[in-house]
Amino acid sequence: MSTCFTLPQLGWRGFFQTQLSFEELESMHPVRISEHHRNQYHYLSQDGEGILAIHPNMPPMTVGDWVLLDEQGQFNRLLERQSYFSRKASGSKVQEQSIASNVDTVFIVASLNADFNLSRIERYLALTHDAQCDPVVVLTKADQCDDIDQYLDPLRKLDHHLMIEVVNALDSDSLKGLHALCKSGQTIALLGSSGVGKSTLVNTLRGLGADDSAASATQGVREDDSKGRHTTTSRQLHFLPQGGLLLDTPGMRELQLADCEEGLQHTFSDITELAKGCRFNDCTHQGEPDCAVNQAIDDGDLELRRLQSYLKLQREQALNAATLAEKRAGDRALGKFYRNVQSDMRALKNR
Ligand SMILES: Nc1nc2c(ncn2[C@@H]2O[C@H](COP(=O)(O)OP(=O)(O)OP(=O)(O)O)[C@@H](O)[C@H]2O)c(=O)[nH]1
Ligand SMILES: [Mg+2]
Ligand SMILES: [Zn+2]
Repeated sequence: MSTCFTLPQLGWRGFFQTQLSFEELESMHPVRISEHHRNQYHYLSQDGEGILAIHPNMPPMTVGDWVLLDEQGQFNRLLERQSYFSRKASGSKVQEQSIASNVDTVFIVASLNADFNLSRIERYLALTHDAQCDPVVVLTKADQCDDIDQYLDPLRKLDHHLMIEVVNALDSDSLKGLHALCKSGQTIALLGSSGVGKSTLVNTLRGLGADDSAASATQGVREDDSKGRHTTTSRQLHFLPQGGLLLDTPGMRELQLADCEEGLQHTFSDITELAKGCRFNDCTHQGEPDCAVNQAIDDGDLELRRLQSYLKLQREQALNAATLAEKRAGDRALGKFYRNVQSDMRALKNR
């Protein structure tokens, strides 16, 4: 027997409700995708958990999506998303890969050790801002760190308004601040490299120990290492009994930005603000005369590392955005070609 949920507990709100017609309100059941497998989706609904077989006529869907099922439990349609995360898929081909949808808050998880990397956090911040979600930086393994300030000080300097939580992911007492952020109906996605403790956080927030049968696998208890270095291999939406939904994701080494201009402007607002003082409108801040950004570096008001990180992400996103636009145009042309061929075939058949 699976637990029943109320729709608001699952994140249902006016934004989705208003997409339904009167007829649909009467006859359709909204369900929320919680897992994506090769041949099926798992979902959470008012009646508990369920499974939806994937059909070729369904649009590509992702964890967090709201879907309408008809009275027979058949797929009817995908509802418009309130927020959407994608990344450039790994490898050389530029292709978007969806990560999650309808997320309110992102826990950007990083560990307080040699893996800590400010530029990587900036990358996640750009992605989070672009999806119009609220970021919280969660620093794990505080119990194994002697000098937390060494990491905290530069992080605070990035953005004074940034929410930061320092935790031991194995200790539920240290997660009180995070618990308070997991409000009923709120969806929180955890992003961060492999091994930083995302699944450990999910387990502890769910009140489960690593050896609990319902717990997600974590690196410490992984038995078979042959499948690669990522412990979590698929995305999963977990319902928290005390409120909120947590979306665990596999660590992403190759998180590349695509189409993320707004997120970058937001994340590096200090630089875009300074750039208004440059002599040239299209200043690239790489040695032009009267460059306010370079001046700020000379004056010690801006870190060279931060400018370099900004320029790198900007190049990357511009390149990927251009290739994606080309690819989408190509896909559209191909789609049109197929439709034309199909209608020609029908015309032939009906002669
Ligand atoms: N001491 C300590 N160990 C931690 C902490 N957080 C995570 N760990 C350990 O770090 C290891 C990796 O944690 P996971 O939760 O599997 O990491 P993950 O981010 O889910 O990794 P992927 O699923 O591969 O993306 C496990 O052995 C955890 O027990 C922490 O705050 N303190
Ligand atoms: Mg994991
Ligand atoms: Zn400049």
